Amino acid sequence: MYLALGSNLENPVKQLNQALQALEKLSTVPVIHSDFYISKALGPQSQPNYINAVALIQTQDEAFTLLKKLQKIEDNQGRNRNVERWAARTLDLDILLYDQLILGTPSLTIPHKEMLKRVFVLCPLYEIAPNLILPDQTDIKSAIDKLDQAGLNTNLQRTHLFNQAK
Ligand code: ROI
Repeated sequence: MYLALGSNLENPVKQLNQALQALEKLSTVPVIHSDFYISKALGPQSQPNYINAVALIQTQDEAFTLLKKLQKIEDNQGRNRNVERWAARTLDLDILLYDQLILGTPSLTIPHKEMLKRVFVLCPLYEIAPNLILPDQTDIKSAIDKLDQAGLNTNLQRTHLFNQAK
């Protein structure tokens, strides 16, 4: 399963490293993750820049069980849920893909609804899975090319932050 990690509060690099350690415990195989990428906030611009990454984990848990465990990790890292939807956060963990599963429910949509529009998701995903085919048969490379053409692929700083806070 591919997961997106994001943080823009309280030392985001540390938050992502801590989240990766928690994911390591949850995964049945060693976690593979992308570099860390920095980007401007999508949505309200009056919040700090984000650090984003993508991780590949393996689990026997079904999607909703996995979602609950991810929410628990977010909570452990001080995620405040009593704020508006696009607010700054200490940690965001989203399920991007769960094998070839397609799921649309009010609490969980897989593949992640917004992933094809988000450079800060597609670039790290491409880094660890350059040959990935999404459940709708789109391949990751053409998804990125589409973003490029739409002029959306501009505000991702290609600085890779190599786990500085370890
Ligand atoms: N913007 C960026 N750059 N990265 C994120 O992870 C992110 N997450 C969000 C919103 C507020 C939409 N903006 C973001 O939830």
